[in-house]
Amino acid sequence: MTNSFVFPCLLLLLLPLVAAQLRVGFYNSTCPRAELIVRKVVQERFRKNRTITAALLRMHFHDCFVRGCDASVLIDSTKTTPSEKNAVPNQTVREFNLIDKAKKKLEAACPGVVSCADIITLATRDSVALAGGPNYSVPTGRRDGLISDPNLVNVPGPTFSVSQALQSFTAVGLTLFDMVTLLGAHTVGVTHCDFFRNRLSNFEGTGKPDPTMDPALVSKLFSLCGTQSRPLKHDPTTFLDRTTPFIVDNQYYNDILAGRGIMQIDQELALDASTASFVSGFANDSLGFQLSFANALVKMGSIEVLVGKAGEIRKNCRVFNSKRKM
Ligand code: HEM
Ligand SMILES: *[C@@H]1O[C@H](CO)[C@@H](O)[C@H](O)[C@H]1NC(C)=O
Ligand SMILES: *[C@@H]1O[C@H](CO)[C@@H](O)[C@H](O)[C@H]1NC(C)=O
Ligand SMILES: *[C@@H]1O[C@H](CO)[C@@H](O)[C@H](O)[C@H]1NC(C)=O
Ligand SMILES: *[C@@H]1O[C@H](CO)[C@@H](O)[C@H](O)[C@H]1NC(C)=O
Ligand SMILES: CC(=O)N[C@H]1CO[C@H](CO)[C@@H](O)[C@@H]1O
Repeated sequence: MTNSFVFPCLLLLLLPLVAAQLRVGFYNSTCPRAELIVRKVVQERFRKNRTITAALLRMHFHDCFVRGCDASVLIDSTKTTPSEKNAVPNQTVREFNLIDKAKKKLEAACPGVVSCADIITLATRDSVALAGGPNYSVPTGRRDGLISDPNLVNVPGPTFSVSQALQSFTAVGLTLFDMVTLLGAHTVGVTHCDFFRNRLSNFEGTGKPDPTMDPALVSKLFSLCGTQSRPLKHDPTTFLDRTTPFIVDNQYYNDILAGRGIMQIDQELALDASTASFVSGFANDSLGFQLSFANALVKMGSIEVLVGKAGEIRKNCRVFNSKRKM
């Protein structure tokens, strides 16, 4: 075979791969106002309630870590078919209405063009920027998935060790550094007592609180949470970053360095030998955190995406377009 034959063949093979990728401005020609429409909806909602940044970051995380960023997290369960929303970790994912609102406006402007998975991605980006975080360009072109199964939800838990949590991240192609950076999302939002009450008294059967938590914080949280487990809905919450709870900044890393990590995984991050130096690096490098956070979110947003002709563009983010057998 000569080179002149091999070369065009390679090109033909590569072309579909190149075309079927996420790109910044994917909707430039098919829906030029797409990003603007999403931004407007997010701005409007943010003005009413700043907690949407936390809600969207967590939604994006839960979407991307379960079968990739395919909006599977948005599917409503039905009487006969449970969805990811039925899985225990889903129970406090929120702001589904915001996504619906953006979808409605996008369908009016350009029907059947913009995926729900891209709406989550763009809305997260916009809400992070509004909360003082980086305003980054994010590639789009994701398509929506056809499966949403509660049994597939296995996001890491709050009592995971650093090395256990790392396994979940490496399983989706993210590094230890990405994990430390992405946990910086805990610079906004809240957690229920249920997820850290074990640290406040008789920690691991010692009869004492977790010694790695600042004692002043232990007593504040103990009076908030008590010893009694309650249904999630009635369980109190506290801010994950009690210093600047609505701002996307590097304060989380300073909190955990001072023994003020709320959940065990947060605190471990500052203490584990494999992550401590990343934590102290971010703690006094605000710009470095912002840049790394933007990069890590773009990377998280690219986990196992459906592109090209895979999946579908959902008309309603809560239901698959057509009923299909699983
Ligand atoms: C080892 C990894 C992680 C663990 C174990 C973890 C665990 C948790 C838990 C248990 C909560 C409390 C939920 C509640 O009480 O309602 C929470 C909240 C939150 N998580 Fe994570 N998370 C992890 C990684 C991430 C990542 C990668 C992001 C995003 C990039 C993220 C963003 C958030 C946000 C923003 C909140 C606050 C949600 C709100 O206020 O509604 N987390 N996380
Ligand atoms: C869309 O437009 C932006 C801004 O002009 C440009 O940076 C980007 O590369 C374009 N993307 C595509 C896929 O055309
Ligand atoms: C914002 O939303 C949160 C979570 O749903 C809620 O607890 C809080 O009361 C809301 N704040 C305002 C000002 O509406
Ligand atoms: C982010 O950048 C876009 C376009 O570059 C701009 O329209 C938007 O207002 C910026 N957002 C914030 C919160 O600064
Ligand atoms: C971060 O801390 C180290 C050591 O404490 C110091 O040498 C360095 O100048 C600090 N960097 C910034 C950006 O503050
Ligand atoms: C938001 C949402 O749909 N949450 C669901 C999570 O799963 C439980 C069942 O485990 C449902 O009761 C919730 O409605």
